[in-house]
Amino acid sequence: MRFSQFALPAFLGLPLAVFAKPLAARSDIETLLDLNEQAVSALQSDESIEKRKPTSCNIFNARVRRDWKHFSSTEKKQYITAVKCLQAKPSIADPTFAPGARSRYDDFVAVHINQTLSIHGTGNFLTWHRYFTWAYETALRDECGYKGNQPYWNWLDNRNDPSKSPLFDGTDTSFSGDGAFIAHNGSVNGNGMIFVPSGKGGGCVTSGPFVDYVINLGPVLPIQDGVAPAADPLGYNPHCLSRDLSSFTAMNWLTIGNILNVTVGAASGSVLLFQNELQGRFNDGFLGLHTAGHGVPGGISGDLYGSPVDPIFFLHHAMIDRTYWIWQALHLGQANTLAGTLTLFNTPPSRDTSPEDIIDLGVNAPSVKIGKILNTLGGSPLCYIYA
Ligand SMILES: *[C@@H]1O[C@H](CO)[C@@H](O)[C@H](O)[C@H]1NC(C)=O
Ligand SMILES: *[C@@H]1O[C@H](CO)[C@@H](O)[C@H](O)[C@H]1NC(C)=O
Ligand SMILES: *[C@@H]1O[C@H](CO)[C@@H](O)[C@H](O)[C@H]1NC(C)=O
Ligand SMILES: [Cu+2]
Repeated sequence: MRFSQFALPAFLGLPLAVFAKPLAARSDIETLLDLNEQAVSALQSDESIEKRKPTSCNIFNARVRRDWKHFSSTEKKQYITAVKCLQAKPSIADPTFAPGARSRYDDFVAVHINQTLSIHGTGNFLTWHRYFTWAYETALRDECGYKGNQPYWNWLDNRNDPSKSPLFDGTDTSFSGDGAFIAHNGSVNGNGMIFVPSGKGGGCVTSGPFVDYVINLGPVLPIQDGVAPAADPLGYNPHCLSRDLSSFTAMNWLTIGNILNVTVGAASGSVLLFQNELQGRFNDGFLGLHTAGHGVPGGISGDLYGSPVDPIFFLHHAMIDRTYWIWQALHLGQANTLAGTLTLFNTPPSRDTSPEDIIDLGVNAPSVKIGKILNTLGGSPLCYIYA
């Protein structure tokens, strides 16, 4: 029924102008922007931030991560140029660690593949991926001359046709588009539990900046029918960037309802509820925002281990991190809490994650305690917010 979708924005105190907007999608996007503004307000009135010295990180001097669609063409090209620079620089990792790694970009992929079973469904999931994305953004800046900030992918855009999105439209300001069509029987996502029908792709991307990009590592756990895993997860296995854009996945799970549930709804009551709902309830046939975001590009992006091979990974994880940042700002009393253990879905059983535990990204960044990554305004090393 039509009224229900407006009930919530009214409850959240959105300006009346929202109601004049003709498109439901527009209203969803404004609802999310309003959540973002509430997060900023909450941080502005956070006493602990006010008491900080003016020179240290605060909400007024922090870097601001923005929506990709609001980047100018020049800004988009600067970001893409830096990504391609990282893909062209030689790997600096010990070759015995990841024999297949050839580039600095691969060094990031290799660390994610290596640690997959201890960074998903774990107590460090949110902070590990927050630091990983920050380290990548920092490498783009320090090693490839990028001057801007990490962009994010607004999940609510172009859900019914991701190939129209500024991320996937195949132009030179996108991350390349859909793959070439290859007849196949869909993908099985959600740890082998959720069937996703084929889109219009399945093969290598056909245009845009990453058309000639050679992926060196993985796949480890491909989800697409007919795609075989590499013999050695960290061995040299050159292949193309494949995609099978999935509007089915976006329409079902990248919804404002799911974002509201984890940030202000039933799943926002604790970090445990938040991270579980975000990562999906596969037994219930519910992919969740995190897994769905990897499933929308499809193809090689659906690989839990090797997903960072697709540069869209970092825009998706910036959006995951934005959602976490909103949750934290709206639950300041719980913002520093952790839930979960050291192993994927606690298999094999392990102890609880502690803020003293280390996030080790190998050659990609200095090791850091989880406790240092809980606050994006903590200043050492993080100092950013979202807009
Ligand atoms: C990850 O890399 C370390 C260092 O080479 C190695 O000891 C460990 O076995 C690797 N873990 C996995 C799951 O590949
Ligand atoms: C396609 O895959 C689904 C899920 O694995 C399966 O139920 C179905 O039978 C398959 N169809 C064909 C034609 O192989
Ligand atoms: C919200 O999250 C809770 C907790 O995981 C879940 O039980 C509920 O079904 C979700 N609600 C919606 C509308 O998705
Ligand atoms: Cu991951």
